Amino acid sequence: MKIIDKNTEFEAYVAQENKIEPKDWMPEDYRKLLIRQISQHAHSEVVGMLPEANWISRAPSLRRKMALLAKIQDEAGHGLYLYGACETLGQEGFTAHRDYTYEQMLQGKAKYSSIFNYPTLSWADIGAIGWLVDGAAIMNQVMLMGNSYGPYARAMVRICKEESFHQRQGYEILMTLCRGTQEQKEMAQRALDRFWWPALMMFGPNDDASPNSQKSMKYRVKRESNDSLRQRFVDVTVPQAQYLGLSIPDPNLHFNETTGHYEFSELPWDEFHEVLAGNGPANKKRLDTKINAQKENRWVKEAALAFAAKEEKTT
Ligand code: FAQ
Repeated sequence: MKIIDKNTEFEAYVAQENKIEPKDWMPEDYRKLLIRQISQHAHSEVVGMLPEANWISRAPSLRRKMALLAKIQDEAGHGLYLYGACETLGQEGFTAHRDYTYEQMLQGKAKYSSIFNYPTLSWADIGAIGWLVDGAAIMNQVMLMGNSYGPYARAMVRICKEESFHQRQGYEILMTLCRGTQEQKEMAQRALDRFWWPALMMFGPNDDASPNSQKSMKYRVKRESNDSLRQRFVDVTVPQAQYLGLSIPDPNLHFNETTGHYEFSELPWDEFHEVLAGNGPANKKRLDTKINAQKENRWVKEAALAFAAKEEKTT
């Protein structure tokens, strides 16, 4: 008789592109990997609201302000879908409740994307975030629509639809600036200079330095490697920069006719590790803002909970 263990069966099941649902059996390390990644992803969405919120009151027109507000609200919604997807994994002795995972982030024990530890110094940075940061996020999240965990994959479908509007609004901001005065175009160039390398770092370390990739690929959570997504992002983004008339801040960037890809410099990995260690330009500010918001807005949560409890009693 052929004996197949549960783990092997599970791997074969996901390899056939089946989705795992919350009540299905799953290996412990699969559950752990998902809680780590989905909660980090959710934290990125909600911390990611802060750099853009910095410009709501200074948006240059009512139209821009409305688009920016809508985009930032979308990010809050993405955080909620993701915290919801993460909570479905809170079984079998695993804690995945949003209060718990959020607290882990506030205590600096759980990561969020490195990109949100950079400040937004000009209005052009808001364009650069939409174009580059949402652009990189989409590149990664289109892949994640095909991940093996049903609730995460479904959240991704909805998120990706909204992210493409975000990317376009950012590119349009930069297009307007690049067609404007010399000063505006220079402001756009400086934003690209600031955000180019941090955007490339969003895809994570190189494949040979990525400790989670192998397992993630085996379990069909990651469907493409960090380096292959980063390469695709560079390949689609360089022509977009050329269309804007902006230059990518990389003297080694060139198109390789043989491979059909752009080649680029090694990323500034020391900077990446410093940001992950909490020493980026805005790490402290981001966490302080979220910690203070918890304190200052506690009464809202308490009032909502008291109201919900009262409603429950009367129904
Ligand atoms: N920042 O072994 P790997 C957005 C960590 S959403 C911080 O390669 P993995 C929308 C990684 O966690 C952006 N940490 O890890 C938006 C791991 O640490 P750990 C967020 C990073 O998981 C736009 C360690 O390094 N998107 O932008 C980063 O296989 C505008 C080793 O790395 C997602 O979260 C980084 N950049 O691959 C919102 C997508 N890279 O946990 C507002 C889902 C790596 O072992 C405004 N996540 N690390 O201690 C993923 O696809 C993956 O988690 C990766 C990393 C690709 C980010």
